[in-house]
Amino acid sequence: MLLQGKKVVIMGVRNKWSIAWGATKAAYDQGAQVICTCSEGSSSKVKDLLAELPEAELVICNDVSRDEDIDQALEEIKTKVGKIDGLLHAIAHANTEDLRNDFILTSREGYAHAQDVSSYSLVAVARMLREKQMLNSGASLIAYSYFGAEKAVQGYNVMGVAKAALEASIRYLAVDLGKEGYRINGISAGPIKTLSAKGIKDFGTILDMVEERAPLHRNVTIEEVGNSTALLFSDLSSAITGEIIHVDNGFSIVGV
Ligand code: 1JT
Repeated sequence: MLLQGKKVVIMGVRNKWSIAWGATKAAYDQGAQVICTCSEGSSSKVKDLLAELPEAELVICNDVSRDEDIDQALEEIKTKVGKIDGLLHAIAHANTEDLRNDFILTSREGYAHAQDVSSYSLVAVARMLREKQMLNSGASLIAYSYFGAEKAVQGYNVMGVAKAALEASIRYLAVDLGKEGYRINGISAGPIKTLSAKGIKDFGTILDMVEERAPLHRNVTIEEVGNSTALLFSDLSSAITGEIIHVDNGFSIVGV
């Protein structure tokens, strides 16, 4: 078991389809003690899910665009389990209209909102973990991204810009956290039919395109993304930091 004796925090579980839930199960299966955070609205659902995993903890972190909410959640985690060995950031949000309309129509408010929730929140969480001295030596932070950060993917729009900022933030955070021996990496996951993806126009077409073009000719599962997350949490990846690993069945390496 890769994560025996480690404590990891998973931010962003909503339901059993969540990518963060795949990470929770994988970390648990590898022997980690898992602490999940979710918003107030999904807490009863997540509570039921966590009932399957003895010793797992649930902490509410309602709104990552508020420093007070992050602060409160981290304090609760510190009280419950003390220092941690890893944290996964699996949180993103954009206004629906900004994913439906052309990117050029994105409002100042919509742009700032996507950045705040999906990108800046990682910087805030990393800083507060350090300030509160909550990280054990060799700790590993991870955030989820998507191919739309690198190339213009129709419909991903303002989220692509937010994920590009997230991926750049991972590199700059890697430099800062590296001074203390901590690591931070991103996983660029292939598209997955989660609740967040449900409202996306033509999402089925995107999944079909992956099956057709990706070298492995299938879509990724939350179990596969979870297993790669467990690898990045583990000491088997001790020399990997500031990296964005594609867990996408090879989709992103194909040209024409
Ligand atoms: C959000 C949503 C972040 C959907 C996301 C996401 N990261 C990946 N997806 C799936 C996706 C979405 C689109 C897409 C391809 C993949 C929805 C709520 C806000 C946060 O377009 C090609 C639009």
